[in-house]
Amino acid sequence: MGSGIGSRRTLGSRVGKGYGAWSVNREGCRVEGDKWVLGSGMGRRIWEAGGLQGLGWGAVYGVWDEDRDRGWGWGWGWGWGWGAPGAGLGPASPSSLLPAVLQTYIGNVVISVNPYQALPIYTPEKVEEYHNCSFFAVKPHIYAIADDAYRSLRDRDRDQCILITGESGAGKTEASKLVMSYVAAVSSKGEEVNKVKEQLLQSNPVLEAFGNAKTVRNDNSSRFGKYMDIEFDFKGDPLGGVISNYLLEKSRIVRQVKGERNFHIFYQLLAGASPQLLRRSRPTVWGIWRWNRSWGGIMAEVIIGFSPAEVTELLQVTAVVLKLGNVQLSSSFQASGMEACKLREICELIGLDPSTLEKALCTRTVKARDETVLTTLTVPQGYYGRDALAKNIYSRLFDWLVNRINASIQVKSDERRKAMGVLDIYGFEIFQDNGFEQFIINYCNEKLQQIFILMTLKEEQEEYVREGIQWTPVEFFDNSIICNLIENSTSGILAMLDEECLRPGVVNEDTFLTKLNQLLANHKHYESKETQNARRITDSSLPERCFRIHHYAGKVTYNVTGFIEKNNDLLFRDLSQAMWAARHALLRSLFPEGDPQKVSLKLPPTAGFQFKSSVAMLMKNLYSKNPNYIRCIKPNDTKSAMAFAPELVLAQARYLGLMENVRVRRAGYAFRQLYGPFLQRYKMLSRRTWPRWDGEDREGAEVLMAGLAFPAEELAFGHTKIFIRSPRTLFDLERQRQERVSELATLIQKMFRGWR
Ligand code: AOV
Ligand code: MG
Repeated sequence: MGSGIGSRRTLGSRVGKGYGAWSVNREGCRVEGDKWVLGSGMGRRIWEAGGLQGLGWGAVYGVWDEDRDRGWGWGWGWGWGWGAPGAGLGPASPSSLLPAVLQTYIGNVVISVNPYQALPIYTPEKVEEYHNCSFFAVKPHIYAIADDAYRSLRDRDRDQCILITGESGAGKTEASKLVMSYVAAVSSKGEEVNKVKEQLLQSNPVLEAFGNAKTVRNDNSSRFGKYMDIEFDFKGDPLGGVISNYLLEKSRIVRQVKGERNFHIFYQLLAGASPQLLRRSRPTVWGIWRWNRSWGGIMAEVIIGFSPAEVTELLQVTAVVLKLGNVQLSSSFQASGMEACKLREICELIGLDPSTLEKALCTRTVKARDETVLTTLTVPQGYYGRDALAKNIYSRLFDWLVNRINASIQVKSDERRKAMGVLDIYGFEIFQDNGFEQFIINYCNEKLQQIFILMTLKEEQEEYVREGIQWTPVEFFDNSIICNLIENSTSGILAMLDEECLRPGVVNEDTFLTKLNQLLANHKHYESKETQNARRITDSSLPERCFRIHHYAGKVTYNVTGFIEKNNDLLFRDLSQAMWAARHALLRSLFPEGDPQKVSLKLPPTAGFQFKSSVAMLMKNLYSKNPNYIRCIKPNDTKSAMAFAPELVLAQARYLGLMENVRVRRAGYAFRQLYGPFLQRYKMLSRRTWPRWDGEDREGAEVLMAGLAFPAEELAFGHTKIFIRSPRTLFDLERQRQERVSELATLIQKMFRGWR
């Protein structure tokens, strides 16, 4: 799309009929000398022309020639039009999307559209371009926010976190890797530091191999949540890191919907593992029939510091999961026993007597008072146990892997550290069938949206009011009502699920659903067949055994089947005891509760409870840091480059709260600081405040700024803080300070020379 420039106040651009347009005012521009204005910014405009309407977003760069009162600029944007008579709703011109538009800002929030193609914008030259540049002086880029966060951490000693959000396939994981590689590239390069960086970066492919899988939304979808604190010393050199992982979607091990795959590692294993490991294993049951990725494990092995023995053990346990899928239970299995040779293969790998495993898979020991009763399982019970075992081995192995990587990357010294947290979780998901996993994933996304709302919309506006700054409130949707619906400790869905799981007697999902329907009958964001009937809504799209939540990002219908089982996440004790009995050190260590000496009658916390607690801890951690946002947008549902689905993008822009974000940003102030530190930093710019100001800090700041002749609308003086509207003013202030610092330095040098 084209570009141009408007009036002095507006660096703007406009494109042909109906395709959308954008405009940018001078906010965000930098004055170069007396003459030139170099600007960048983004904006949104809805306009009408020739019977067509358009909506566009864009970013523009321009230079302004003050003498001629004229300027020129260029920019990118995307937009679409509608309303042509009889044309219906649709993209006016999908081809109007150019790759360069794919990153833009709202204030300092980066909006990043997944290009679905490799663009030459992540090169070492680009890293150089963004390194130590002013955020608004360079084109919008993920590197710019990474640079800003890194410098803020290094120079201002503030712990940072980078929150990357967006729906499944929007580009979060890729963005998180770009942030990490940028920080690695710009921090210093000693031998020790380089080793740390390599280790941090190399943890990605290993974790992706075990924790990512192909879904219908994303070929490399993260099936676990990941938060990584990168730790730095006072100079800003990386020392190491800590990774926290959140609930792996382990049900994928035993079941995938059509068009999806199991975790990557299984295909990599089949493609690259030794014949001894795979011997006779032709897995079919869990859908592993295609493999096309190579296992980059050798590299990981060397760098992350795994010993060859550890890698072998890791792959052996993975192979056990694979082989368990081959164990078939027929209706005659009780009589004839399990498929002996398949069991033997597994047992050879883990050093266990096949009869022990067979017994654990076919029978169950029930202790009642002093009596022990051995019952034979039915075939469905046998499969249930087998699947639970496979899922448990894999998810515990994944936890082990994260811990093992942490042991490699953890900081060994006691020195004081600064941290930059990078959060990359599974994005919001709406599938044809949504179960417990989607419920948990979407809950997590709901919490992250809440942080965004709190920090950028709510707190920002509250601060203006608190500081006594004139402010017209911007309305926004506060999703705490949905978070509460899920997590409230007495009436939340998770609490009710726990209650149902712990209730003695016959529990099943129907009683759970009935209870939800009773308690949430009047909740605005909850719907089910029952509540619809009560509200006299006829809607055939909501099937039986389902409830629907109106999430911030859309309505999702959850089928309750499996909720109780997945939340309970129980493994028959006979199976954990069998695993503990194996000679395989790693496998055995995954089942400490299998030690007969340590039999505990206490039920372990439910999966939902654990997730809720770990999310609460994560939120606390994030709130304690300075947040930086990357909001990822998915341009289409077909994973294609150069395809742009306007409705899809508009829906994301809406539910992510970007419109409100723009509004708050436009009316608000880009920078604020307490009077004390502000005066301290800039007092050298006025003879009246330099070298000392004896009065109140606030008065000092007013006197200082009055002498600098910034336009009145650029500044606001709150009760405790000064507010500066545009980054341009701040840059200007900073530039003047730099000049003054050099002047003073020269002066001091002269004085010294005079003395000598
Ligand atoms: P996600 O992390 O947001 O989804 P990914 O980061 O895995 O999404 O991105 C999905 C795919 O889009 C990647 O595998 C790439 O093919 C492509 N992609 C994303 N970002 C870029 C980029 N900057 N440049 C080029 N291609 C890109 V999920 O984990 O499913 O919520 O759960
Ligand atoms: Mg991901």
